Amino acid sequence: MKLLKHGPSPFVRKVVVTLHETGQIGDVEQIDVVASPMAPDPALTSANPVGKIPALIRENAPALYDSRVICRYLDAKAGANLYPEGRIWDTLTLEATADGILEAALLIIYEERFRSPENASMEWIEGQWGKVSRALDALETRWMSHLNGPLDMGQIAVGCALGYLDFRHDVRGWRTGHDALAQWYARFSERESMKATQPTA
Ligand SMILES: N[C@@H](CCC(=O)N[C@@H](CS)C(=O)NCC(=O)O)C(=O)O
Repeated sequence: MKLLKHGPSPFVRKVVVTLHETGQIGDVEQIDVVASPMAPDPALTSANPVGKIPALIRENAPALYDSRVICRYLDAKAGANLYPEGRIWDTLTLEATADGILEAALLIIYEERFRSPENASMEWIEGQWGKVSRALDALETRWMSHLNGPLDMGQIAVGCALGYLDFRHDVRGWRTGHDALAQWYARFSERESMKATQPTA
């Protein structure tokens, strides 16, 4: 299998952490492609028509894309039970909450990267941060017992989301008012899979 990736993408990190946690890291070749909204790599768009990473190219089977699809596929392939049937809806909702944080956090970066300072909308940026902030509050108030339970995909996604906030939005200080979440993350980031996939510029 070949995993198309680019830079320190948190969505790719979800997949690579899953590969580590399910003992499949050696089964996948990681290939760098350009993932830019304006000029995506043809190698990427031929695997994923919407031009986003991660995409997983399989032998004799169609490519898979979207981190949620890829992670679920890898989990099924390894029989790792990262989507446990008994709490599947909670696990998927938690993963969606983490992905929602990532989408909003990434859109802020794109606004700053792809628009000139005079055209960037502070109101829009703060609207995106509002999504992150509400999701962090929900994690702190509703999800701590799930986060402290057996490893599943919701936890991996939250770990990658918080890692991305540290990496790109450190100045916002997400830990303030989220003590339980911060403590959980300090422990979670000690996992070998998280240490092996730290984002770097
Ligand atoms: N829902 C997708 C989001 C993937 C995504 O937004 N990836 C970013 C990089 S972190 C990307 O490829 N951006 C290029 C673009 O938006 O055209 C997933 O979970 O895989």
